Amino acid sequence: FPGGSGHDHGRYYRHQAILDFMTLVANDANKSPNVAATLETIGTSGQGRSLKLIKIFSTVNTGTPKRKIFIDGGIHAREWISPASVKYLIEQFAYNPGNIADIYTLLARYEIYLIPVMNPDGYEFSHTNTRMWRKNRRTNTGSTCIGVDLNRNFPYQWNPANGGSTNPCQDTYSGTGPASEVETQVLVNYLTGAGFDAYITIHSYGQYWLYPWGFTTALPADVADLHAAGQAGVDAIQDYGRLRYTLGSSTNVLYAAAGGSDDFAKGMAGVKYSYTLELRDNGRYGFLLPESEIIPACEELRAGFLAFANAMYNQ
Ligand code: ING
Ligand code: ZN
Repeated sequence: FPGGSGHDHGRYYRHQAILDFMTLVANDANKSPNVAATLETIGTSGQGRSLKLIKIFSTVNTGTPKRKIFIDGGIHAREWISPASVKYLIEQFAYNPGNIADIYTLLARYEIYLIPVMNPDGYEFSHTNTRMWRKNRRTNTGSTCIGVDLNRNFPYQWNPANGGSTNPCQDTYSGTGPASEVETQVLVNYLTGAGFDAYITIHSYGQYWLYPWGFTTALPADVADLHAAGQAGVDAIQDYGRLRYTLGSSTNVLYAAAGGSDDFAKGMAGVKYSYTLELRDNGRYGFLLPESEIIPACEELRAGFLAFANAMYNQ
């Protein structure tokens, strides 16, 4: 385990390989002196796949209770850079192969909870059948069309007429009601009452650092705090590799969409710092980001996330 898992992060992996990677990392972390990790299956997808979470934390006693950050990926099936980037962050936090001081600082302050693949049924389908699949794989009563868009299904301000759809054949189908989907329910149950300080959900593409709200042009009362911490993130990304991310509320810089997971985290689960990150690229390859861009995308995410976490801590 010294130095890392030995995993090649410059490739896209199937769901089972990602689960196996998490098991390996947890075993290694628990043999290392300063860091520990626990695995938890927080639920099961519609087709029976594990929704597996890894919690990474320092075993160094700083005398103060740790704050908590939650990171998920793979809510949308075709956004392959998302699970890849969460997997990369797991490697970085568990092994810190580059000996980055900010990672030690991060773990002295925070426990990090990560789920690389929130929609494993869709993710697998995008590998085996339809590369551009977005939704989960639930069968819809009264329709031959499959799937619900999990990022329109969250229960805070759920409304298919606001950036979603009532048509099961659409990619943005909101489902039959708020949190109709088991994958949504699992995340709702896990975040509710858990006291997270930050919720970050990784999507692609477009290079945006988004905060609530997605259901309205109005801004949260504490928007200045969310914007300032996000600014540290996007500035660090630009410093790292010159790439520009657009920072703002989802509705104002992208488009309105109700039922997103970040709106839920902030509006209902009480998570102050709630963000959707849209990683590379800007549209040249879109969802089909080449494997050669995985590591660069992940490295700039690491830089942005660490700067964000530091800024949030100091607010
Ligand atoms: N984009 C997000 C989507 O679900 C988004 C953008 C996030 C809109 C949060 C509103 C709220 O449409 C992608 N690429 O999934
Ligand atoms: Zn997405």
